[in-house]
Amino acid sequence: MSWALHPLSEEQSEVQKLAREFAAAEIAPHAAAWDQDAHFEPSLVTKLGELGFLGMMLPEEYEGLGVDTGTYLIALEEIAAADASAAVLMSVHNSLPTQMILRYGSDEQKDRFLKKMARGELLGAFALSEPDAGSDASALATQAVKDGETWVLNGTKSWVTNGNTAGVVLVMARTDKPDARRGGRGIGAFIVTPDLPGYNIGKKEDKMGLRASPTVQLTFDNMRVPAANLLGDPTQGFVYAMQSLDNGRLGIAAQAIGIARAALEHSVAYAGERKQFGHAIKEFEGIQFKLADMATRIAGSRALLHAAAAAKDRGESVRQFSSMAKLMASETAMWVTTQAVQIFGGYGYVKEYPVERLFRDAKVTEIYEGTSEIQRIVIARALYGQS
Ligand code: COS
Repeated sequence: MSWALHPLSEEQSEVQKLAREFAAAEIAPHAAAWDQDAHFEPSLVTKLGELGFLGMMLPEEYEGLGVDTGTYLIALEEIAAADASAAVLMSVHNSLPTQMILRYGSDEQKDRFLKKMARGELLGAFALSEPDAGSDASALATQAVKDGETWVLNGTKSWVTNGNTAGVVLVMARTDKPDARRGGRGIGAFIVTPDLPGYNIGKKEDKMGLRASPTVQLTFDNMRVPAANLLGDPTQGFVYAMQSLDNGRLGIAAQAIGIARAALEHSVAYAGERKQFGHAIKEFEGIQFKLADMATRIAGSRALLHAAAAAKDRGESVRQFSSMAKLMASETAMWVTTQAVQIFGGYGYVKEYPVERLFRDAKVTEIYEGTSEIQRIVIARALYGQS
């Protein structure tokens, strides 16, 4: 079911078809088992790279597809509708580390990393949060100290998607004095590779949902990062990270819409087959109204998301629109999957049917890349003209 209100260009239709066929053949048949086993499938990275889906918004000179944000989000929705874990791999990689290097990296850094990232030879990760710095991200404590031609990093990063499989991690660390613990200004962004001595992969989280997407802690123990791997200005890494999260949040919104759409499609099919009181349950108004509300909220979320993406591609600041799109889409995903479980009744509560997984997967979209509360803060600040 595609109820996009915005007209799709020829390129967008092609990308949508490619993503849908790939997801149906290579992802959807495995999604339940990967979830059950918390299995990360490495061949997925290779295949997504071959399709060009790991360099979607990178220019062709870096072997990217060079598509606009809307086209990227269309592909992401298709992947998410099959498996939200596969979608977050793709969203984090495309929206955060590749875009950070493209936007703020030197030519040398772009040459060194972007082609390999587009091909899927290097999977990207983004390390901002810490055990004591989640929503309050600028309170991060990982310290970077310059020593000759290297920066020495010490600290712990939490909730790193792709963290145990990544070949390149964008790490935000404090470059000002260790006692200056607050504020976004004295933070740098570093391009870190797992071969650096002192790079340690910590515990893998045992999560409620997105179980096929590994989330780990990373610890840096006197890790020496070459000065050539500092991204841009050593004091602006937090601003770079925040600007990148404006992109990231659009990706999470597309992921949430994909989850919600899958829940709606399963619910429509089930309500057509399931008979109670001598009728298919789709004939009952109580079910019809649920399905209608689900479809309406999804269409509204998608329309807002693609309007925000178009504004971004026109070069406008989308900080609050990106937060609005993520807020609306993630709350839609949670609400729609809750209705889906209800429509399935007891069958919605067991793993035999997919809505149980969709319900669990939806929850994190209200949490990561900024909780719903943080999105509301960003939106409310914009209403008062604050940054
Ligand atoms: N784009 C560009 N710059 C931004 C920005 C954005 N979207 N958001 C903030 N900034 C800049 C500010 O302009 C400010 O720059 P100056 O120091 O030059 O004035 C700097 O970043 C610090 O911003 P601010 O003072 O607003 O920082 P706060 O500590 O108040 O934090 C919030 C702002 C709460 C919005 C931020 O910490 C946040 O988004 N938290 C959630 C973090 C998150 O999403 N984590 C998920 C990580 S991935 S799992």
